[in-house]
Amino acid sequence: MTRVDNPILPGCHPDPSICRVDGTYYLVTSTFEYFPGLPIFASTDLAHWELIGHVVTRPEQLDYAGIASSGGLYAPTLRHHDGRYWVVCTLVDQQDASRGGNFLMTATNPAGPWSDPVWLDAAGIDPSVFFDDDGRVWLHGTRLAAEPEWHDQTEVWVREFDPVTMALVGPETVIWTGAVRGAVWAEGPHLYRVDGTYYLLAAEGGTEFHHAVSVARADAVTGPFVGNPANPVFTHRHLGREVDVVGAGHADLVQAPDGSWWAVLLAMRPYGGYHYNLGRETFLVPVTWQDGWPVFAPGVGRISAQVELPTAAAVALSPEQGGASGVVLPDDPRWTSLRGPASAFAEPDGDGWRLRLRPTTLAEPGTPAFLGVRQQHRNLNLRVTLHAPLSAGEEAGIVVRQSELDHVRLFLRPDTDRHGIVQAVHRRGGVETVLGEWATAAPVGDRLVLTVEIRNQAYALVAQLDAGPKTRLGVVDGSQLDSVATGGFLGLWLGVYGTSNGAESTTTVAVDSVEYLPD
Ligand code: 6LW
Repeated sequence: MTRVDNPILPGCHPDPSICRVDGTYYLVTSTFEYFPGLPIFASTDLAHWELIGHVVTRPEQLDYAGIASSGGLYAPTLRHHDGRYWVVCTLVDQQDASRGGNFLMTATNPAGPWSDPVWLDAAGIDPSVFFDDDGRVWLHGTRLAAEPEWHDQTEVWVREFDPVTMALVGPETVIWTGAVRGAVWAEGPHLYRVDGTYYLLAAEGGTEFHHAVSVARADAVTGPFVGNPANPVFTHRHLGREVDVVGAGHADLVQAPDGSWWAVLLAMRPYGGYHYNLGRETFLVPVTWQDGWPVFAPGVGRISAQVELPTAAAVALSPEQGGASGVVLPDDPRWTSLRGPASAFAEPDGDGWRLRLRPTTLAEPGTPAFLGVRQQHRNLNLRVTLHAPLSAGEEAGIVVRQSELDHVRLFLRPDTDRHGIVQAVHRRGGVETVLGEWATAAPVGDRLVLTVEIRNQAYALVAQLDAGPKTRLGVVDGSQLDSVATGGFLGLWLGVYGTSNGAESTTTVAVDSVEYLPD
């Protein structure tokens, strides 16, 4: 027996979509404003996942400069058909609805490169694509209802897609508005055909505490779809808030080579109160079929911490689930920047980076000199060693990032004699509070070690000159940083950054190493 630990992808990996090609499963998740966008993971056993590439790797592919945090790339769907991989997805700008929209990209290798986008003439979010047995292709997605009966009522539409002209054709049909009357946000739809019957899987209830999975079936792809009387067929909302996993929903189905069925879905693990700093993570549950309906986690009815796979383990692609511990080397695929490639401001240098300061700050929806990784553990130290020969007005250091409005910075800046001052700042809802300051009395370019020591909801900010004594500049209550506290869709990122705060600059910071050290 192979045992799968849930979540299968810890840290911010929401809206999972999965497909299988021969003996390998591929999975994609949402990435919002981060770059590269839309990671592709591969697994041969559903247990061990390797990050093999990203869908959005070239700035010319998609422009998300200026799009505020929690906008950007939402809920992709990943499918394989006729030797080609397909991703359909939405680029969202919450401030400017004229920007972005639904698009598709294709690739012959899921690791990339992926094509430029084909923009789709369809409003709304969460597009999906279904390849029917008869060769016809159907796009579907969700959008706010044209004539809503209740607040945040959405409708799931389906329309044929011509894979030759790469355009939507024929009439559109609305097939679903949710299983429960009054349910908000029927979304994340996926169509399947199993034993001749069409199935629609859709989330509802909103991607928070009330999230749920519902299913409907029909004899034709355009319906009429009849809901399962057991709907919603999967949710954790009846378990209350004081439980290990909440918010289960947004599922996608896959069949294993042995005929067994599985669902990937998102959920959150709250701790230190009702806060989930790791964001919406990807989990796995077994599925069986009874009376022509899928049953999620049969006999259990909820996400288990561990799932037994019936098949013998194939060779695992990577034994490191959730990222390795230690120095995050420059070639580690977990590195992300914001809205554009890191090559614009960073180059690998040994175990670390040379970071060129940019005028852009972390408070702006641009591409600051920032490199970060997801917070994937409750307890860890992120330790950064740097030499930063900064000029007046410049800063460089580490950041715990939720968004432009909400983050914590521990950084070095020079005083008038170019001695280093370390400062800890919490930016909360766009308002900055200085938590602590330490005048090091050493030249600003001297070797400095900055650490955020994370223990549950306590984020301690610690600085140290070379091997000198540690100075603790403050402790932030992490429950002020998660999306429950701040809004938005994201878990936390931990990273290194530098900014000249609006001025032009030629300063380069030597980041000797970034260490991610879980307990
Ligand atoms: C996703 C949608 C959702 O597109 O959150 O509230 C969006 N609903 O399913 C971002 O993850």
